[in-house]
Amino acid sequence: MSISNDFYPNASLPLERKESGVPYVRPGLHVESYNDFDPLRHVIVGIADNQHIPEACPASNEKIPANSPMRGSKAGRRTQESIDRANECLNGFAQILENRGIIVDRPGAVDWHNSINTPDFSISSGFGCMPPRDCLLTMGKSMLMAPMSFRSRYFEYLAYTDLLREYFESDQQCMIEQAPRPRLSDDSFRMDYVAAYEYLSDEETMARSLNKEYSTRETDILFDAADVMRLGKDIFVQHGLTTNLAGIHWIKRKYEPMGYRIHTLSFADNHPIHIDATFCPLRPGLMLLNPHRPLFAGQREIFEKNDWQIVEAVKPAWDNPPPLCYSSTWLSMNTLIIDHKTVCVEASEKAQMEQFDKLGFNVIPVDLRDAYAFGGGLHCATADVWREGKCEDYFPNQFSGSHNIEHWEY
Ligand code: DAV
Repeated sequence: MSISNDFYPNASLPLERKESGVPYVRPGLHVESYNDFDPLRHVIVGIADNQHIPEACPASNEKIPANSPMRGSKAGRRTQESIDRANECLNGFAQILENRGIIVDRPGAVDWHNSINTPDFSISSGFGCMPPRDCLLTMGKSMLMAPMSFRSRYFEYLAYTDLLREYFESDQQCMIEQAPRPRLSDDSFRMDYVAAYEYLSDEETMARSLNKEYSTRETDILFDAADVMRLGKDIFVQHGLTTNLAGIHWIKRKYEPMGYRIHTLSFADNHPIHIDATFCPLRPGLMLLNPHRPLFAGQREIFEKNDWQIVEAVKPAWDNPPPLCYSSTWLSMNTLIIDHKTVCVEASEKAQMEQFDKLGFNVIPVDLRDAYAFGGGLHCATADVWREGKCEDYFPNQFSGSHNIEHWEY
């Protein structure tokens, strides 16, 4: 039974369905996207309604500092005041997109307050659905629900099942898919690593990261959709906290027969989680790189040999993220590209806006910082449904090298 929308004033209403349960067709609806920069026509924007700070779990411990109140003392529903303010930001963002003629959908209501119990684990609450980017991977005409590693996010896809069902009914070529569900039992994690993690220095966590050792093991197939960077025929996946090698193998085996080429990317980053505040495509031929997270040796080559330019992002405006936030200040470079000349940037990031201006973009400032704590920035807060444009080959000069997964096997 679907839950009441009372706790979820910003969620989409339950679908209108025929007697049989089939949803009505939404005329003109189209699902298709191959990259992050072609003209945006339809997008999902997250909501902050009823969001919880979940209790710590093995995968989240690696990201959340040991002294953070998010490890335990602040677990529970976020304050109503912070939820309302985040929704004000997210609704403002949605309005800006709608004013430009972009169709905006919102996730549906799911009770995040309920505990999650599976045969393999229990956790006292869910999380929320502010960052749809982590959960939904749009690959051409397919939308895939990703196998995420945080226990609290195990059922997050439920916020999208109604929308996806409607897309499936409305666009006869659209495919809705789900990756294998992980177990997320203690066997899925290096529990000794999780326990030791809080006593490690930054140098030690960096050494582990450079050695490709994370708290996730290779037991489950794991990836967050936000670790996948889509550039037409070429798909780049980051191996890190939220995506393991089995996840990358699965992506390879699934999408390569469809004509995509899958590459891995890694950066000198002690908490590699999601690629979208690290290395971001801006338009064909142009990438924005986080200067604190350099690409590993040899990994620039595929970009350089195909005449892509890599520019370093300017320093973020803030020295610290807002309170109770999972992400770093580099959400400054987590933007939403509307088309090859237009970008939405967080309104307080003046230097980042200037950099985009100099790169030839029209910049739309969007007030979103007070929603950061709910799961990220402008890119995180969205998931593509439709961008105009086809699956282009931006990397015709292919060669085998350090971006191949074999390079990272251990
Ligand atoms: O820099 O903390 C945030 C990415 C969220 N999708 C960071 C990564």
